[in-house]
Amino acid sequence: ALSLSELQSLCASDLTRVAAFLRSDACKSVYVLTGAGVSTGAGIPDFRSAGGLYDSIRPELITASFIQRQKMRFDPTYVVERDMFFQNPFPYLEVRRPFILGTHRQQWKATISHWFMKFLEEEGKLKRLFTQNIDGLDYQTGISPTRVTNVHGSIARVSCEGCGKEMPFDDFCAQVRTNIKDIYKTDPEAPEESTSIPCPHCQHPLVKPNTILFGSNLPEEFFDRVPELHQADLLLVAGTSLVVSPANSAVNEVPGSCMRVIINREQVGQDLGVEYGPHAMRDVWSGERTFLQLIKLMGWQERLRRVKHRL
Ligand code: CNA
Ligand code: ZN
Repeated sequence: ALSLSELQSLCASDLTRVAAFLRSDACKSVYVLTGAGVSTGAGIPDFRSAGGLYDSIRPELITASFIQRQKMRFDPTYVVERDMFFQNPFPYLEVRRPFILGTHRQQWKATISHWFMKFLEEEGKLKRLFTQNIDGLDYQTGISPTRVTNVHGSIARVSCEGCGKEMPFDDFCAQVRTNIKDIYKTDPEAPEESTSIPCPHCQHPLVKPNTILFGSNLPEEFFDRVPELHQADLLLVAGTSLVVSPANSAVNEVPGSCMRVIINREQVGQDLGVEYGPHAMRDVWSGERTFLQLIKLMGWQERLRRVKHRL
């Protein structure tokens, strides 16, 4: 087996190959699948990295009674689980509080990764961006919204689980700020509460951002768009652990001739058939600084300079 540094230097030369292919006429259709890792540079924690949401929030403190009722072993993903939310929306709202309010103030800025997608679109190469992210940073670059599929919904739109009516995001945030107290931060031993935000139209207690919780169906659009992947010449997979299904199935929807470039801190997707190392035929792994390196290799530095003030 190769050491990590050997692998990295091997992949650095691969990146030149990727850029050459990207520039060539043989590469017409580029598809991208992104995850939380493309937004960590903006200051938004992902789920599964050290220091990520699952690591730092200790959600067991606020999901304890759910776990007892279900006689389940603790799993941090309960905070984003549908059954949990319907029994008690507080853990979701509490854990998501900084996220919701951060989205509201737009304190986060699109990263180089997001801009790379925009540049790909300007080149006419980008066919579709499948984003698992719910932070909306993809749109800050002015990328055409019709080219983006929000696989797991968006946190910036809020609607009622009862009547379906939308609630203005500003109103929702005002309620989160006042009703969803940051009890976890102030008192880690604080008892679990049941707090929700009621709908102004029908008083149904469950108003929720339009994010897809575990146990809910993905938007129809995802399933409608997945067959497009059969035309991919190049698939970029960036900042995702590839453990959430069915989003991760995208890597196996591309044809066998399609080059797959996995851009991540760590190697992911082996269980889905992604192959790394010298004998891998079409898969390339590349680490954190890939987008900057690719921008240089593509000669897009001037483009980056133009938007630098927005980074
Ligand atoms: P994840 O499971 O947390 O995986 C993130 C992956 O990104 C990990 O493999 C990390 O090693 C990698 N990573 C982290 N930082 C970097 C970096 N700077 N450069 C390269 N790689 C990095 O997240 P997934 O997206 O795979 O999981 C899917 C969930 C997480 C989706 O449903 C999202 O909605 C949800 N999520 C979204 C956000 C967001 O919108 N920004 C934040 C946290 C979680
Ligand atoms: Zn309602």
